[in-house]
Parts: sequence; C-alpha cells; structure tokens
Amino acid sequence: MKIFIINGPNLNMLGKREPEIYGADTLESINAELKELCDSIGVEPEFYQSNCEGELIDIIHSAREKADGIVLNAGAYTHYSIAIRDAISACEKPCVEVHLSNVHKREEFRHKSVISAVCEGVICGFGKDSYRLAILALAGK
Ligand code: DHK
Repeated sequence: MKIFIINGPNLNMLGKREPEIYGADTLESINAELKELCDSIGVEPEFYQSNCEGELIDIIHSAREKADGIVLNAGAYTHYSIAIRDAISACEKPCVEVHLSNVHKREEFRHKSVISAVCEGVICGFGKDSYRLAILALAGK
C-alpha cells in the first residue's frame, strides 16, 4: 500500500514556527518517524511539502494513479481552498485531513474546513501523532 503524506503552506517551518502551537519537531524529523512507522506496518510512504496551491493540486492529482491513499495537512488552505477540495474529489482516493493543533480550540476562521466533506475522516489536536493516527486509519490498523 502506498500513501502520499502531503503538507501544505508554512509546514516547512515546523520546529521554528510557533512551537507552543505546532510543537518543537521539524517536518524532516516528523517524516523520519512516520517512515519508521510505515516500514513497520508495510506501508510505502511518499512525502511532499509545498507552499503553493497549484503544486499541491498537482501532487493530489498524481495520487490518483500513484497512491492508495492520502494524508493531507493542507495548512491554511484547509479553510478556503475550493480548488484543493475539488482536487481531492477528482483524485478518488481516500484522504485523511490532518492538523497538528486542535483547530476548534483556536480562532473561529480555523473552525471551518472546506475539505472535510470530501475526506474519509479528520484528525486534529494530537501534534505529530495526528499523522500517525491517519496512517494507521488508512492502513486499516
Ligand atoms: C496548520 C496550519 O498551518 C494552519 O493554517 C491550520 C494547521 C492548522 C495545523 O494545526 O496543523 O489552521
């Protein structure tokens, strides 16, 4: 089973960016841990990060042919990108929406997600473990 693990805007800044909200780990170290998890359960991960909406859309489109599922932290695009929502629909692969922080405890504009309705499920608030839980859910573990 192949899973695309996709991070959107500003998530390349993890470790430096508001660590009290997003944690002290870098994206690189989180991805290294997720790779170990994937290896232990027979999942093949591919990791992507982009700050550009169009690039994220291209990556999601490519999952249609190349992946069995997607773990997606779309960052702030979660809250307003209909284009990313449409890409998830077009891809026709199960997608789990992930957030490090509990967006519902934060500013009101983060309470709304335009992508949840086209995702299999949503996991938020567990820091880097949100990604682990999403991988386990997709893998049916
Ligand atoms: C990450 C972001 O960059 C924010 O724009 C979202 C999400 C929350 C997170 O918690 O991982 O609102």
